[in-house]
Amino acid sequence: MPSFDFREKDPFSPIVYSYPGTTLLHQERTPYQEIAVLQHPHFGKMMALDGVIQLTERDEFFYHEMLVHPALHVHPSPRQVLIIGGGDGGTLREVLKHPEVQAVTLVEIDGGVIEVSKRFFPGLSQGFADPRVKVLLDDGAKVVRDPPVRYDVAIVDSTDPVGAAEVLFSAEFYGAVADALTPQGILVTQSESLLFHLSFVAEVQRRLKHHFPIADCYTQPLATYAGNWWTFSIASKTHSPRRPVRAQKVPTRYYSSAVHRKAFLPRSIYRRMVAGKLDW
Ligand code: SPD
Repeated sequence: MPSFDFREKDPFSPIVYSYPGTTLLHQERTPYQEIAVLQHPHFGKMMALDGVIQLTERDEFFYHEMLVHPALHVHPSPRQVLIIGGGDGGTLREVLKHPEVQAVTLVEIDGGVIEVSKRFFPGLSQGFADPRVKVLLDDGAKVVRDPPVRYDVAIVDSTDPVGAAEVLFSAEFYGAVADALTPQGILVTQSESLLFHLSFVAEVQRRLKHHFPIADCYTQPLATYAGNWWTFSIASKTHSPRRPVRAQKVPTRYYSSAVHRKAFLPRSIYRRMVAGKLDW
């Protein structure tokens, strides 16, 4: 198979990343987007949606563990979990590690992503066979407006905030999620790069603060997302996101209680960011 230099042009970032020695394993167009599965000598198999890398076999665990485990260790009893997006199954895999979780609803608009992941990424997609999981092929923003149950934890595993995913970062959406959560509920969302999208991250925090008593931000370096210093925005009705309340029992490659505590922005930086007083 001929190799080429895969160039990622992420419309939300001022940079082009290049992956030399890439081969194309699969490509299809769904009603929603173009899905590509690529093979790279360092990163292994990679999934791109509309030309933007969503995950690589090499480093996906950093993202999926850090998206899921802080929220699930802050909630004292996470039984009902909602995942919006996340059709590759990586987030689902991490959620299902928690024996307290009784049911997971995963709302993915593009069933093609789930099918491609089942075929090419068995290490991520095994959770779809778990009897606790219900998949809705639907629009997450619509489902949260009329939720079938109340959720303890909602996790937004979206693409960048352009096109169809933009609504998943809106104040209206966060309000609907807050209403769909139980009184101890927690929302966590991927929220882009602190280096490239500082004002956007600050705006996400301000929108969350409209609907939740507590909003906060933690970060994790990710080599394959443009901007690399990746943020996760977490909002909570009751519990401080900075303090895990349950001891870690789930197997992880990176996440731990110590990682959890150190991942949050120092409060002085956080306050300046939300006030729009950070300048970089
Ligand atoms: N710039 C790419 C950001 C991608 C975030 N979503 C990743 C989904 C992996 N489950």
